[in-house]
Amino acid sequence: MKKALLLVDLQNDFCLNGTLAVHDGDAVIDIANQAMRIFHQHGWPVIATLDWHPANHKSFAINSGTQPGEVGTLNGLTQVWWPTHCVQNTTGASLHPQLEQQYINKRIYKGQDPEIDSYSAFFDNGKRSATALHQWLNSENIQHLTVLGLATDYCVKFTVLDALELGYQTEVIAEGCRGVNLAAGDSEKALHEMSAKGARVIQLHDI
Ligand code: VGL
Ligand code: ZN
Repeated sequence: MKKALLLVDLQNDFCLNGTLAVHDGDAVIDIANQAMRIFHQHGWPVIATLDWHPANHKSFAINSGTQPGEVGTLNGLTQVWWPTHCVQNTTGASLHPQLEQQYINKRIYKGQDPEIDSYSAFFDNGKRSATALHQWLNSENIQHLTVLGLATDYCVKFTVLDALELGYQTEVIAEGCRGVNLAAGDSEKALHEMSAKGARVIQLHDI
């Protein structure tokens, strides 16, 4: 059985001193490196997603006349307004410098359309368009995904739920995820939801 490792948004803006820093986000980089080495030894591919917004993206509070952390509606979808983050080709959008990028086989960019947010690595939040991920996994004959990254309660959660809906056998490395936690307990809730929908929540040593 061929698996792929899916690293979600391990970018500077979600790490220490980033504009949307996730508490303890840097701690997952070492877990990601260990997981990549294991997958590499098996000859299994590693995919990295990148949140990749134009500067005028409407999920940014400053572009929508709101404050970060507030919730509203964007083109008919519930939207959390975020601080400006992961602007294309900036340092904030770069993968964390300690991430061993030589192990990455495929990069998936998301969030380029300024009119809609895109938490999942598969689809935008309205499922109006798909990224190249599902097609690429199909072409590689991969039906089993191992996921870790940032943030547990947004991009990891939506990626895992879409993966399950698309029929992938999906596992999440809990210690390799950290969350935004706008409300206390959001990350724990997200892991429970992923588990209830069929994801296996594991530790690195279970791979
Ligand atoms: C993310 C909020 C906004 C994430 C991306 O990677 O979880 N969260 N954009
Ligand atoms: Zn974003």
